[in-house]
Amino acid sequence: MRTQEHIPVRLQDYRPYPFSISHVSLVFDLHPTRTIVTSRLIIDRKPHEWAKGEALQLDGVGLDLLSVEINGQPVAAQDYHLGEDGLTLKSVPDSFKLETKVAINPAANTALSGLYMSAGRFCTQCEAEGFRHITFWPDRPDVMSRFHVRVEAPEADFPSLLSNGNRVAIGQYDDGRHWAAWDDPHLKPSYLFALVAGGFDTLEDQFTTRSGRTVDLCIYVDKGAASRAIYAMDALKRSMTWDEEVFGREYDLDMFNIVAVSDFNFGAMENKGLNIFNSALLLADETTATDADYEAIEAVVAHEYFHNWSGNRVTCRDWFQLSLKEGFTVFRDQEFSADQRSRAVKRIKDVKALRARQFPEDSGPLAHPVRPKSYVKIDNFYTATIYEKGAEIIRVLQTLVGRDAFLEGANLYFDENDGTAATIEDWLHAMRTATGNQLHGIERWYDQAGTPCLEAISDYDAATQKLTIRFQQSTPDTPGQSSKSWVPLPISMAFFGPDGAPLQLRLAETDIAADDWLIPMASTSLELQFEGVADRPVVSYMRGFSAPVRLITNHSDADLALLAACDTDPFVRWESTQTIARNTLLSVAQSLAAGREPDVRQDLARAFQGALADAARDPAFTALLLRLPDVSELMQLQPLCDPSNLLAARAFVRSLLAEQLDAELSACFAIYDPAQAFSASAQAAGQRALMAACLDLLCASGTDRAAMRAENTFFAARNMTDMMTALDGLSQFGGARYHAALAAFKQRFTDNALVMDKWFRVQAMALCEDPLQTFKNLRVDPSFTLLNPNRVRALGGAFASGNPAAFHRVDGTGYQAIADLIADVDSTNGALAARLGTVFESCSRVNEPRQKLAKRTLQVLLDRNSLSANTREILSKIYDGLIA
Ligand code: 0A1
Ligand code: ZN
Repeated sequence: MRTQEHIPVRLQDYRPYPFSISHVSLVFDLHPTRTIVTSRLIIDRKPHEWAKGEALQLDGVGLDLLSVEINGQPVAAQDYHLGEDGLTLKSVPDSFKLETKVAINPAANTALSGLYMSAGRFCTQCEAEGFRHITFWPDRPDVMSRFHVRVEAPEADFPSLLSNGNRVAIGQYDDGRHWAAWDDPHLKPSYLFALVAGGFDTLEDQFTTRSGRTVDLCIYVDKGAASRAIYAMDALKRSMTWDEEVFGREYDLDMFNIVAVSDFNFGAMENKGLNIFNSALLLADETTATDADYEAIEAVVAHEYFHNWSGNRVTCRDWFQLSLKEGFTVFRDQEFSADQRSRAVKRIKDVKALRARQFPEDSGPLAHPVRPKSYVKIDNFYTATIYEKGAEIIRVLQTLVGRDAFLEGANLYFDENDGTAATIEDWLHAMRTATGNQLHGIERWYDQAGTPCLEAISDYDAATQKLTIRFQQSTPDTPGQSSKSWVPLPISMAFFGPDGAPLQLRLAETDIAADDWLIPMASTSLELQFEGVADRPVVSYMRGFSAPVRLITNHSDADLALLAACDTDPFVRWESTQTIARNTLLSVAQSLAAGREPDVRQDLARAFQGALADAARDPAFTALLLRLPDVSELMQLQPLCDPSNLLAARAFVRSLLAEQLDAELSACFAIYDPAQAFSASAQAAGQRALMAACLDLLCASGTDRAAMRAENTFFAARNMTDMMTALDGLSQFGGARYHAALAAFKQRFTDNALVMDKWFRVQAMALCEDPLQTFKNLRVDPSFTLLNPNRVRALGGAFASGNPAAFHRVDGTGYQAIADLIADVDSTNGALAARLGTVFESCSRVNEPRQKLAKRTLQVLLDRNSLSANTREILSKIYDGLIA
């Protein structure tokens, strides 16, 4: 069965819920294998005609129903229907109290959705539809209620009992059990419910809001790990200040708690007042976390905190509006990080991530609009499109209306929709009202899948001294969508003279002259003409990546080199260097495929030389410049490609650069002092990133001297960033040095699961030796487990997306290995397996023999009746897009 057998949920079928539930009181009598949940609801039928006579339908999956009562009276069996996915009470009064009692088994919950056990503790994950695994409830985001929760458990094993809101009472029983009562004064949907019970160490602090209220902050972590939460606590306080200063939004409870858990399907979750984090995105110190980890922790702590307004105070009416909270919140965390660190470096990293994850998604079999029209499993829609493209749309909007007007619009949105479940229309309405800008066509950004392509062709006529630029935009067809219309594109531009100096240009037949231009393109094509242009200018387009498009220009190699060297916008300097690199790599790949000796142009080496000469100015930026596009990015540029050919081209160019730039790279590498005291600052991280970029390229020479440098760096490393840099370097060589370092690493960190994930990841992505065999060896390593999502991603995800030539082996054995892993994971955790399954999406870009092998492999998986709905939805879409 390849096509979907599950009925999709459609946006057009949205109907409001016929009842309101003003209060819910939950009592949890916790036991690992038999937890009793008692729920008391105060229910009123809505006073609308359409609500009359409606049955009460509550979601509930895998619940052992013990009793149902209405107004204190048991409901007779014939008066309710208990189905696989819920409870229906056909005729209920207009106002009543409903009590249900159910038993659940958290210890058996390996899907990690609902109430489950992680490292002997109870924890929950309710977004998107986890609450229905806990109790009977209309598990949809537009049913918002006031929650009162009482948690009871044996005190010795579960000393901390946490839920949302404020703790209002605690107490003890004689039998060693204790309880805590929590009240959340803010209306919330069920997906924001959370409960945690267990033994932790804590890190405590306080924050005073700008209106003078004191908030108790507490981070709950594994015993002995409190010092590793210091950075997260600092990031939290900075986030709280930032949201007050930039968006004018204050925190609204007396306490804010964060809990770190080791088994978690995603990164973190914004439950009201009780954020739950994957420990990988919370715990850090210099000996166990890399700079990338620190950066991610800062961003995710901020992201979850910012959801308190964009997501919690104003939530989503239905899951089709998911980007309303996610796109906006990603935008907010990107802006926060940009303000805390280097704005230019942050923008480049965000664009890199967008191109690596969202662009391929948007051009392949899984492409979907930022507001999808239907889904089978909502868990599959927590995608780069909803998150990252969603954030780009918010940025487009901000660029179109200007920063100040945008902030006014956001303010109005929060005020108008506070305490409600909103839609994207509500968001746009607030923006239009506050800014007076009609934002024509902006809805298309939400409704059309596919990355728009913007063609910009410039033509200089020396005789008339005129510069003409013709823009043309188009959005490609995607599965189920064709004939798309234009989207509003802010085009940010500047001009440079032959000497690299910025030029002021005048628009033809006007007296408008400027250095920097922002052209709001609201049509399929657009022509601009500038007059009185003395010399042929080089146009710098889409500065700061002013819209998420694929840009095609008629820049010559010399134009690109000029922009790479002289553009005043760091993004375009980086982008031009990348374009030179992409062109070089693709032409080398072509030569190698044709059996010709590649003829490599000098532009790239010169651009790198320029970057290295200027490295001291901004080491983090230089480090980004020195990284070549990876094979996955090149795969997007060459339809029906051979990944091993692209890998060979990349290796060829890297070794050439290592040879040509040996002196410069060695000098830059030598500046770094591995013994210097550690700082997590962006500046110090930039110096480490520069050293890493130099060592990475030096290792491409394959020389013994480079291998020794990597080895020395490994044993001299005083922090995890340098250690991983060295291990990455050694992984280019393989052999005794590499394995000795891996063994030393394992011995030192064997008890730290988060660090051992890095040990798995570096090997899964290593190009040396036989990567597939390495993968298979790690798969049976005693420390590999299918039950921990981080470990599964560190091996399976890292291999399939970080080692494309091995995954796409021409004999199909790479596909088989990942398919086997997916099948095993699927039996315990369908959402995780489905996410892993998305790696097959890249098969739509490889050549025909590979696609056929991938299709056959997927067919076998899809023929399994037991495959979860999550995995089936993803794999069947990919399957349908592959060549038979
Ligand atoms: N809302 C969270 C992400 C998240 C989504 C689903 C989850 O479980 C199925 C867990 C977390 C965020 O944006 O951080
Ligand atoms: Zn989020």
